[in-house]
Amino acid sequence: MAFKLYNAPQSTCSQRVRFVMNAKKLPFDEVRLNLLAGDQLKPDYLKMNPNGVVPTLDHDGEIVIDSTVITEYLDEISPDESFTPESPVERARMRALMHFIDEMPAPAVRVPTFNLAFLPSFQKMSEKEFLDFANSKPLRREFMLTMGQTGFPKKEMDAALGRMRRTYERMDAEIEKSGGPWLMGKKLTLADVAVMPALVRMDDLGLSSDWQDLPRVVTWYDMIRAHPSFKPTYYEGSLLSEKFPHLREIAAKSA
Ligand SMILES: N[C@@H](CCC(=O)N[C@@H](CS)C(=O)NCC(=O)O)C(=O)O
Repeated sequence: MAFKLYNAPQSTCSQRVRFVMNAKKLPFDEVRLNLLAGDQLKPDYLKMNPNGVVPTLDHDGEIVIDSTVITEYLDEISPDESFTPESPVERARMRALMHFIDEMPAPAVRVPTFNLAFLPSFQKMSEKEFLDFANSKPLRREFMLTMGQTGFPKKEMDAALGRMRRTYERMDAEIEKSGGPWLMGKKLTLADVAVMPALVRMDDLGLSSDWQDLPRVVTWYDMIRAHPSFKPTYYEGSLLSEKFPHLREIAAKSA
């Protein structure tokens, strides 16, 4: 089996897939896209992924897109080290959690990310360049236009942080219900992998204080970072603070 993963080092969605591939010991070639330069919007890439986002998996010429779908696909084709529960009802619960994660923290984390990390690059563009770039995005056009070149207002930032806080509380409740230490109990599942990059990102932005009063979540975070697949997933250059060292300071002030 030959895998080629089109992704970006700092992309949270890509990090989910890299974690699963590392954990399942599936060797893959990595094609790294520069998202600020618009590699994801080039015609050849759009043929594979019409959403114009990463990641995209090429498995022996078959294209699979969307990180949650890709992680489930990988678990199906390579079931040895499975991250999916056996019983249908538990599988359904895992998928429901993954839907929650894709609806809540995954979009919420983009607001502080774009405001704090990427906005300066967009501010260097002329108004026309920015509008052309925003309008060329199939999935994120409205998001970009709402942010504009002045950034999301404080109200939006506060709402995003509120959604992150509700995510930590939900995680805490799930861990308590399942008996932990993972969201669904004793075994790490794709739901844990799905939410991992959002917490890593918030930590990278200096915002990890928001879950320190939830000891179950603190333990969960320590454990996932200690997992053998964590380091190869977060290779050098995978954190935004490595590219933008001023980030932690700014984020702490705006919190
Ligand atoms: N639901 C998609 C979302 C993918 C997504 O939003 N990817 C981001 C990086 S994490 C991206 O490629 N952004 C490029 C852009 O906004 O132009 C998935 O999980 O694969």
